[in-house]
Amino acid sequence: MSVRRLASISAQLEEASSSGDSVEDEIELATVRHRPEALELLEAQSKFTKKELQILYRGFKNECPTGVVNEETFKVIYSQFFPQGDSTTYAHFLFNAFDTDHNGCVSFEDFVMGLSILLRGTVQEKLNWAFNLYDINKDGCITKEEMLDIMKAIYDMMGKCTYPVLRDDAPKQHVETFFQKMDKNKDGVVTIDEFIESCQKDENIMRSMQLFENVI
Ligand SMILES: [Ca+2]
Ligand SMILES: [Ca+2]
Ligand SMILES: [Ca+2]
Repeated sequence: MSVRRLASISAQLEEASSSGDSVEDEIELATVRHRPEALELLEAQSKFTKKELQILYRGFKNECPTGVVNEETFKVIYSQFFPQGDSTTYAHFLFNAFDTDHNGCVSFEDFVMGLSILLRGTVQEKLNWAFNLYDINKDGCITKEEMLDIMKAIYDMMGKCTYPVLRDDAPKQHVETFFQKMDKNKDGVVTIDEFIESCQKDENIMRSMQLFENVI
């Protein structure tokens, strides 16, 4: 999911919300009608309207007709957005962040809940989501190693085109700076509270998070 991609999803949603019902929408409505409970639940849980959910559903079914995405498919889809680098590792981490119930596939529900946060969530919700992405083993805190793994994956994905003069130790230096600022009590791990506090207080970290936001 690139920013361009998110922006296009966002634009499609706005366009669809402002236009009237079309024949196509009616057909789509019939398609999702077979599981109205799931749709109503999603409408309540996410920040999307029923109509927006129908449009998202159409897009999701287009890309993955089976209705669920496994990790391999996710990697293939994702690599199309970053042809200049190797996005495999980052796609793996991202997949785990989207697959919130950890059953090995990203369902439409997983996809919608992730998008809801990324497109319409509060800063707090987005930071929570980011923390969960960085916390690779999901034990509730981020180690320096986890942060380095994510950072390396991001640099791999961006490839040489984006950073023509990138030094090999750039990810490591990036992490050292982040970690020193975030690990307030110097116990070697960053907790959710430390993460959110430092991100909200420090403009530099927030700006660096842009790097992160640009690759979702
Ligand atoms: Ca799942
Ligand atoms: Ca962890
Ligand atoms: Ca700490």
